[in-house]
Amino acid sequence: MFFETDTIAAISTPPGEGAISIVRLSGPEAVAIASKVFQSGTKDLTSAASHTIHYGHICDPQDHLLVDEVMVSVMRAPKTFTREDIIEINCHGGIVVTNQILRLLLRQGARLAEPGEFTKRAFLNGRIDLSQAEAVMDLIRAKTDQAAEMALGQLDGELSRRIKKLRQELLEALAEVEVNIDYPEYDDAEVMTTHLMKEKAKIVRKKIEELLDSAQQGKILREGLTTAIIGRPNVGKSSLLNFLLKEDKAIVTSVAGTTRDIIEEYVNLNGVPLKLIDTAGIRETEDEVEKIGVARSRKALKAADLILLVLNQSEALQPEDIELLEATQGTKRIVLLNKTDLPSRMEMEQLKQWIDPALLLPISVLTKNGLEKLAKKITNLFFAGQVGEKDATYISNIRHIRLLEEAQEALDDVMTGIDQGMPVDLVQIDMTRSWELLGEIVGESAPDELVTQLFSQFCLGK
Ligand SMILES: Nc1nc2c(ncn2[C@@H]2O[C@H](COP(=O)(O)OP(=O)(O)OP(=O)(O)O)[C@@H](O)[C@H]2O)c(=O)[nH]1
Ligand SMILES: [Mg+2]
Repeated sequence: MFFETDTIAAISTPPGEGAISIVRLSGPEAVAIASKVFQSGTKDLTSAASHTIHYGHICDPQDHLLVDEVMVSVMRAPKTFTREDIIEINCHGGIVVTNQILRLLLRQGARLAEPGEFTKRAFLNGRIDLSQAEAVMDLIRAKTDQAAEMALGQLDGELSRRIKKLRQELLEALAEVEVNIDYPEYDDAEVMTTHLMKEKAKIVRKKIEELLDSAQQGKILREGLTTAIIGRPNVGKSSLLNFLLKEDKAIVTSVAGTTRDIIEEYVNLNGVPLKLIDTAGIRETEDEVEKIGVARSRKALKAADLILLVLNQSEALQPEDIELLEATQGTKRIVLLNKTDLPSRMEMEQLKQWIDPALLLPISVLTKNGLEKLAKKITNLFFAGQVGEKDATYISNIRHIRLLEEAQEALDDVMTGIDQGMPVDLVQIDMTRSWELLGEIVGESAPDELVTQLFSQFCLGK
């Protein structure tokens, strides 16, 4: 079923210089429009077979000036990304030429695509569902291998299949209610129906819970674990950042108070993506600039998923260290005892008042000692030791998480309703709501505004 009648065009490659750029057309007039600007000795695009590629030139039909030498792919409906006719013009990368080609196409009757409109058409024409469309966006934005893999799984329809199964379970219970309403003469029908509904609600609720449990992991793998390196000045925070990044990103000096501003970088530590934040050493200071830096450090400390608290074990524990040990109480943290290449002056017994020894890691950034254990400590904290269990990472999207939580609450209402002896048709309302909420994830009961809003977040030409 085609919802759109116009033909859209956009540049599908990122702006800037590249070896090639792709200008894409989708819609019923795609082939006709492209053929007006395409010239080749023998070929006519309108009679070209589907999924073929053709060499030729783009030429302005008005002044017959050559614009570029190109390869044009012809893909006819319905076996295309949008299920419409698609033309892809591979031209020589470059802003001017690519824009000229786009302008020519628009002059021949194409309309400039809105952001995400190609993917939106794929959705509206039933080729992918909403969660798959979102996966396209996630795939584009993926910053780590795991994130890309997860998005790919979702694009493949894995999440959709799971959600649809859950909806089917609920539907079966709902169908039973209908039977009950149609044949009220069977006395025990209502009892049986509520029993069945409660069982189904329980089963589906449990499965939703499993999906939600994986959400936290999913979020981390997708977005990276926001990791703040915190400590008083000169303990080696920036040195640690540089070591993990394998480059001299942050300035390191023996002057306390070297780092003034937050530095953020992504790094993949044995499969765990970290968004590392190096901060200014926390201390009382009169320096105007440093003050602002310290305030930012405290803010980063609050916002982080993980805190790497760095202490200098070649000095006795300082009041600032103790303050930070207290401030990070109850957060996910690892305390790094740095500079183990120097003699130790830190009282371990005293330190153990503040922190579980399992979370302590003696290191030397200078000699690189002990750092190989850091990744393991992090995975222990967040993944019970295991990273990237493929099966556990389907949910990562905030919208999905919210809907799953709401669906879960509706099922709770079903169960309490039954326990309180509510009439079955009232319980049915809650179960139907849960079924609808799950449907929103895959777009089966998604309101139009949602669809519009979601696709508007895409980049142009996608
Ligand atoms: N001996 C020794 N020195 C180290 C080690 N790690 C860092 N240093 C030194 O400690 C000094 C401070 O290092 P930085 O990384 O700048 O410390 P910082 O915590 O970022 O300091 P601020 O930015 O001022 O808060 C530098 O002279 C480093 O070379 C280590 O493991 N052993
Ligand atoms: Mg620093």
